[in-house]
Amino acid sequence: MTDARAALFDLDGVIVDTAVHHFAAWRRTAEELGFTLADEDDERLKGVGRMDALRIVLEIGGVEVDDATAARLAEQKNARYVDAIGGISPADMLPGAQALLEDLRSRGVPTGLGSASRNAPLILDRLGIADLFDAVIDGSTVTEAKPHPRVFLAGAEALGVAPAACVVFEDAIAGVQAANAAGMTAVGIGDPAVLTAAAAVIPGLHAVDALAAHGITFAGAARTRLEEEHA
Ligand code: B16
Ligand code: MG
Repeated sequence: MTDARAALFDLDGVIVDTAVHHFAAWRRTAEELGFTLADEDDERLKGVGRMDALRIVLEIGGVEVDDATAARLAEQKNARYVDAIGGISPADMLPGAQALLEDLRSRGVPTGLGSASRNAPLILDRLGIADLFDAVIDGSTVTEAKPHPRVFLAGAEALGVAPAACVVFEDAIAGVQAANAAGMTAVGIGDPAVLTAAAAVIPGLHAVDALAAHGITFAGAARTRLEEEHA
């Protein structure tokens, strides 16, 4: 049973589907280096920081580059990614994301963002949901990338909630590992066959009610029900 007192959210693949733009940009990098990324390579790139993702791409292609070239490739990929997400709007939010954030806010459950992306503040701004997060921890605040637990531990600390009382919503294997390493309850968003280390897996935030059957609830919700009963 987990009666969570805070919710931490990954960004790409949980709140908004920007993973497709990350992967398209890495595919162009690979093509220019003379190899092709397979569809299944996407899972390895999700949730990991920009330079770690580049290292994985180069490893897949069996390509070695010097540090200056690596920096240039990462910068070029990011420019393409930023260009691709230029037109992002609230309509691009994944189903249930805004409703859950607003629901938690109305129940007094603190919310935090724990994203590897240095573009997270820009994306939150475009989506118009920055004020629904009590804390934002991203790739520019934290240097240790997922699967290191730092991004989520920093989120819990900013919210003033013990790690064991936090639920993390994550779509990436590296992110689920990071949540588990932080001693938090990891809820996978996506395929249970991929996110095998998560405490529970749901298809999206629109299905969050299904977590009660896995013993995962939010303390704020329980307090609200009690308050209602005694009103
Ligand atoms: P950037 P998340 C992650 O975001 C992406 O899943 C991952 O594919 C990307 O490499 C990483 O952000 C870094 O992003 O290049 O924008 O700094 O899933 O942790 O929200
Ligand atoms: Mg993600």
